[in-house]
Amino acid sequence: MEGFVIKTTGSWYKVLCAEGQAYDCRLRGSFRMKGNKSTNPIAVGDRVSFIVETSDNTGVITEIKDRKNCIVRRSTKLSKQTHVIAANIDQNCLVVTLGFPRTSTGFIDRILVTSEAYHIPAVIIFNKIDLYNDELWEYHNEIKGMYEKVGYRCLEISARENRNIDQVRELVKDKTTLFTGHSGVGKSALINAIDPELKLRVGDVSEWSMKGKHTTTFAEIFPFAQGGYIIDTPGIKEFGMVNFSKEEISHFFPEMRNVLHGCRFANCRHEHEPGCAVKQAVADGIIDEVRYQNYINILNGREMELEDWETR
Ligand SMILES: Nc1nc2c(ncn2[C@@H]2O[C@H](COP(=O)(O)OP(=O)(O)O)[C@@H](O)[C@H]2O)c(=O)[nH]1
Ligand SMILES: [Mg+2]
Ligand SMILES: [Zn+2]
Repeated sequence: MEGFVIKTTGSWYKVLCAEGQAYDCRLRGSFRMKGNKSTNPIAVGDRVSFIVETSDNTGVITEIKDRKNCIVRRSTKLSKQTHVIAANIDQNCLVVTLGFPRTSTGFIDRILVTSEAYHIPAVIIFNKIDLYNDELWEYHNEIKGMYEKVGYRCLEISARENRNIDQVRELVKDKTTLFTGHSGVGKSALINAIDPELKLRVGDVSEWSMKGKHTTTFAEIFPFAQGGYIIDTPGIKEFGMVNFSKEEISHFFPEMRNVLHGCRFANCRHEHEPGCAVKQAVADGIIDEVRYQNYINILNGREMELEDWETR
């Protein structure tokens, strides 16, 4: 049988077949992926072959198909091990809130850089616009303008008040969409608003504001009634970016990618080097200072702390 993994819980994998049937599967004992540094050999979205055990109707996974793509983060801050969030995805919807809690641009840029690195188109969804006052609208327009200028599509929504949810429905239709963003921004609430049949658990404030609590949670895939699949990622309390090489990071900033061929040195890191086209573009106002500063922080491996989410 063949199908794709819609949920993982420790050693069990729920596999959905084209006929609409789901099977609880395990990985064959001898199965090991060579040279795999990730903590999870199989992620949601993976396509697999499996054999059904007639005794209890559970399955044994015998093969994992090659992935079209996958998106990976570090499993913990100091670890070299990685965690595959999901595989075979068409787009990443990054849900952010500028009101409460405030998603920092540092956090946004880490997720955007990761999306760029894995060639997964990203859309930024600003949720909770119902909480905005004039001051927040002003801040919102500034941040949104910054990302639109770089080329990212931005949506402004309220999951609670059902504002502009039709735009999100249109966006996810017939695609496999990953929803990312830190806890409390309303990912589950948004998915429920898109498809009320799904009835995902919406967290209360105390749950996501519990700082530092380590929870190992996995993404889960939901078929969208109007076509396509939606992937909810719970529990991203921090986003440990995998360590990309310093030379490639600027290539994951589209506006830097556009100018960096003009740098004097081919291996320019756009930090202290003379004749740097990126720094010139920042000085000329072509590249936003905020984006550049976030680039420098990523370049120097500065970790985001939870507190930084609301201050940067
Ligand atoms: N005011 C407001 N609150 C929202 C909105 N969307 C979600 N919330 C609230 O934000 C909290 C976290 O929502 P949840 O969907 O669990 O966030 P998740 O951790 O990203 O899945 C809950 O208390 C929701 O009721 C919104 O558009 N406006
Ligand atoms: Mg959630
Ligand atoms: Zn440069």
